[in-house]
Order: sequence, then C-alpha cells, then structure tokens
Amino acid sequence: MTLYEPFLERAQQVLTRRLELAPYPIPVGFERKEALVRGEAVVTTSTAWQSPKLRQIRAAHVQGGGALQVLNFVISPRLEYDLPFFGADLVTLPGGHLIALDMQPLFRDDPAYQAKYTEPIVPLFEAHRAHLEWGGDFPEEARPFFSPAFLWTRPKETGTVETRVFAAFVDYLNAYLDFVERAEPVTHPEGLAAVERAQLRYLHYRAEKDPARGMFRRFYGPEWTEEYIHGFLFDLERRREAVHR
Ligand code: DBV
Repeated sequence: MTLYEPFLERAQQVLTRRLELAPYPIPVGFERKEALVRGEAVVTTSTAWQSPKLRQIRAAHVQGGGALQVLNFVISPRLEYDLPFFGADLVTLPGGHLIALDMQPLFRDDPAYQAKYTEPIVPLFEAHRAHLEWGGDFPEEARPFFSPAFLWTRPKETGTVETRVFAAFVDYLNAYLDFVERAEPVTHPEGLAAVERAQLRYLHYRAEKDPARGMFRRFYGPEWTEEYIHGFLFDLERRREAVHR
C-alpha cells in the first residue's frame, strides 16, 4: 500500500455508505497517466463520482515511490446548494509531508455562513489541531479561501500521516457529509447567483494557482497538464461555458 491509498479507500467506503453515488465522467486519457521519471514510474490516477447534491467528487492520486505521493481530493457541491467545498491536499515530496484539510467557505466573511458551516466543526478542528502543529506560511492570496477550521501541517513523521492525519481526514469527511445531508436547495435567484459566483471564483483560483502544475508539466507535458487542470480537476468554468453557449 502506498501512503494515501488507505485515505482514498476509506473515502470511497464512506461516500458509498452515505450517498447515492454515481460515476462522474473522466475525460478520455485522464483516468490514468504514467511517465518514467529518472527511472521511476510516476502514475497519476483519477477517480470521480457525483451525487444528488454534489456536482463533482474527485481525487487525483499521484504515486511515484516513497518520496512522491500526492492525494488531492476535492468535493464541489451542485450550484443549488450553498455548501462549502471539501478540500484535502495530502502531499509527500522529497522535502517532507504537507497536509491541507479544510471545508472551504463560499462566503467567508458572512457571520451567518460561518455559524452554519464553520462553528459546528470548530470542536473537531481543535481536537485534531492539538496533534498537528501549524504548518507555517502559506501563500497570502490563498488566505481568503480557507476557513477558520483549516488544518495545515507539515508532519515530520510518516506515522503521523498514517494515524493523526488519517483520523482528521475521515472526521472532516464525515462532518462534511453531515452538512450535505442537511443541506436544502437555495431558491432565491440572487442567492443562486451568489453561489455560482463564489464557486467560480474559488475554482478559477485553484486552477490558476494549482501548486501541482509544475510537477505535472515536468512529468506529462504542458498540454496534458492544462487539459487535466481545466478539463477535469477544476472543470466548472468549462462546464458553465458549455451550458451558456
Ligand atoms: N494541489 C492541488 C492539486 C494537486 C496539488 C490538484 C493533484 O490543488 C498538489 C495535485 N499541493 C500539491 C503539490 C504541492 C502542493 C502544495 C504537489 C507542493 C508544491 C511544491 O512544493 O512544489 C493547499 N497545497 C500546497 C501548498 C498549499 C496547498 C498552501 C503550498 C504551496 C506553496 O507554498 O506555494 N489546497 C492548496 C491551496 C488551496 C487548497 C492553495 C486553496 C485555496 O485547497
């Protein structure tokens, strides 16, 4: 087993148990991509589902030996719901582990939104943070997208990833699915427009600033990489354009 395989397996179990899960289409050529990098195979596999309230639940899993493992897992709700995004960026590089786990708010500065989607998970955040040291600086421009319950850590021990980070990942996912269960559709046109704007702003940012871009370009080339980012990883913009054309 590679480091993040158990995360993906558990996510699939939990999602299958708690949602009406259907496959989400992965563009041809993106289910699996392999390159030989300094004699070592680097394989990227994609997994994706949808459910009645969730537009895209997707994972990108990069496996390239002990010093290169990445699981990026993002859930994008359907545009009828004001649910936050679920975002996990679990990264192991030669320099060490880097873990970002959050439910990223659509309306970060709205107290009612915070009361609905952040305050309920603060106890969970506090419980896990106690075992996961704050990861230090991260890009200033990313700040508006994170919630106050952002778990951000650079564990020194792989064992910490396997135990503490795994527990936090499973707890955050279950707490997210609690929100999903309770979510009711937004009905006001202004509310719906605001949700769409907020989702587009977030996903546009993620696509533009994808920290994996350099790595993917080196492994698989720029064309594959841009298509993967815009056509699969953060595909809302493309899909809205298709609807509005
Ligand atoms: N990050 C992605 C996707 C990845 C991915 C789709 C499939 O969004 C991997 C792969 N993240 C990835 C890699 C690195 C990071 C780093 C490979 C290391 C890059 C490197 O060091 O070369 C959270 N991820 C990071 C960093 C942050 C995040 C803050 C450090 C980046 C830096 O210091 O420049 N997750 C990332 C982020 C948001 C999020 C910015 C959102 C708003 O949810």
